Parts: sequence; C-alpha cells; structure tokens
Amino acid sequence: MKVITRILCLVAVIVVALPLTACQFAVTTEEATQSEQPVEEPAAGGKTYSDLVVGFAQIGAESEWRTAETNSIKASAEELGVELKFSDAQQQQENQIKAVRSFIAQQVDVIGIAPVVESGWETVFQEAKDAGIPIIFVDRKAAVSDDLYTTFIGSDFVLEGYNACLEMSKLLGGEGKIIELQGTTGADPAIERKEGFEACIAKEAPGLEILDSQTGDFTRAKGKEVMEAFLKTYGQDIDGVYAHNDDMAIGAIQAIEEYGLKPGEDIIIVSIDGVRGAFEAMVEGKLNCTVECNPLLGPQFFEAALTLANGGTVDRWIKSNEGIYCMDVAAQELPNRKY
Ligand code: GYE
Repeated sequence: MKVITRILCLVAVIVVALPLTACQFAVTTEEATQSEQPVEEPAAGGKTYSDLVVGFAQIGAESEWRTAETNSIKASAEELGVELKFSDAQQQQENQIKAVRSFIAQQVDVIGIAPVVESGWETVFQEAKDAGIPIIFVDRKAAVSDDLYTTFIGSDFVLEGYNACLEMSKLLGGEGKIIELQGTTGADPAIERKEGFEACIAKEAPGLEILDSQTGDFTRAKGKEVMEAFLKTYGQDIDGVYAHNDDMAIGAIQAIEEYGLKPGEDIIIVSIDGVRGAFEAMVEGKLNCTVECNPLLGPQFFEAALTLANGGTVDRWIKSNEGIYCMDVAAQELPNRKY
C-alpha cells in the first residue's frame, strides 16, 4: 500500500512539475532572481516577535480562500506572540484606506494589506511612508511606485492563469469554447489570471476560444448568477468554464446542474485556489482541475514584518510554491489539504 501511495505521489509531482516547467517564461527574469535572495536575519539586539505591533487590512470574507488566509494570519500572530490589529473592510476600498490610516495613528511597526483593487492607493501609502511605517502587500499587489511598498508576499497569478489554460486545453483535446468568470474587477489576481490564460491561448492553445467573459466578484453567489445568464445565452455551445477562483466555479457548477447539464462532463471546469470545497467537487466528478494558490501566508508575513521592523530588507517578491490538482488525485489529496 505504502509503495503504491509513493508511486502515485511521484506521478502527481511529475504531472504538476511538467506544466510549471513548460511555462516558466511567464515569470519575468528580474522578478525570479529577486525571489531567490534569502530573507535577511533581524539585527542582533533588535525587536523580537513579542515586541512587534502589526496592522493587517484584510479585504473581507468573499471566498473560502480568504477565510483560510485570515485564519493563517491570526493563528500565526497568536503563535508568535505578535500584537495584531486586524481590520475587515467588507470588500470596500474606502474601509481599507480608513484601516491603514488608523494603523498609522496607532503607530504600528508594520502594515500588511491585501489591496482589494490595484489602483487608488498612492495618497494613503505615502502617508504610511512619511510616518516611517513599511507596507507589505499580502496576496494582492497595488499599482504604486516601488518606494511605496517593501514586498509582495504571494502567488504568480499570470502563471496560474497560464497553467489553468494548459489544463483546459488538455481536457478539451485542444479545442473548445470557453466561458471565463473573472475575479473582482480591477483586482490584481483578476487582471493577471486573465492575462496568463490569454497568453497561453496565443502561444500554446490556439484552438481555445473565449466565448464570453464577465466578473463574478470571486463569490459563489455571483459566479452562479453570471453562469446562469451565460447558459441562457450560449447553452450547449459552452465546452468549458475557466473560473478565476474555486468559489465562482462552485457557483457555476450549481447553475450548470440546474440547467440540466453535467458539470465536469458536459462542461469542463478549471479554476484556481485549491480550497477544500474544490477537492470535494472534484471527488464528486463535478470540477476537473484546480490550480493551487496558497493562502497560508501568516508565517512568511510576520517573518518579513520582523525583519523590516528591525531595519532589514526583504525580497521584493516572496513567492508561494504551488501545485496543480485534477480529479484523478482529488480523493487521495483531500485528507492532506490544510485549507
Ligand atoms: O484567489 C480568491 C480571493 O487575492 C489571491 O482572492 C487572492 C484571491 C483568491 O477571494 O479566492
């Protein structure tokens, strides 16, 4: 039994590693080099975790993924003895801006933020910079100049989109009409997951055609609603659904079933995140593949925060290591999933 499990794991690793190798070019060389530099150790005699006061401006609780990230941040703070000031912006940028201003007023050592959208952050980040408080982007980036943030801790969204397209192309034998459910409009992962998927179509999967594309705001409810509308318009013409996250895919699965088709068979579905709900859907044969995006960023976040609080520097991009999982390995992997 053990030997069989090992062989299956090895096959899974090879399957995961191949597409990653195939599209390494999606990562710019400058960023790749930066991410290989080691994180500096805190200066001797400097602050320890128990001296650290950190503010975290979270987006909200729109997906299983985000709940897992929030849990990881809170659990790591508790474990390390860091004083955490946590704010939930309920998806509103203005609430995140207010949270950052309140962290500045409370003179925290470091501020972490998952910017809900890319634009509109210059003023408040400049205020943090003027107050001498480093900003860390956790899981999403903002489009600001380099001097306004210290590091991005998170995934390569372009690569995720690229890999989702490679899986879709394999599943559809290289040809098919695709519906795209995009993440929150203006959010970095939505922009880059779209870009990666399109880059792969142009380069390696010319037989895939995006029939239509709309935002489902990274939620199950919106994913379902948008899919219902697409089914009304395109019906049997839809061969595949590419969802920018698992929650929207799960919403789409419900819409497809209610429409009278079989998700995972009549319509192939590939999404991103790798949350437990996606593995359950794969075990039921309703979701074909998920491209992993790791939300367990708490330990890396506080490590970087401590280094910065001690005046050290960290890599500009601290990347997550991620795999790709399809139906064939879902039942075996489900018990190992941590989120
Ligand atoms: O994929 C999605 C979430 O920012 C990477 O946000 C994150 C994304 C994640 O709501 O499920």
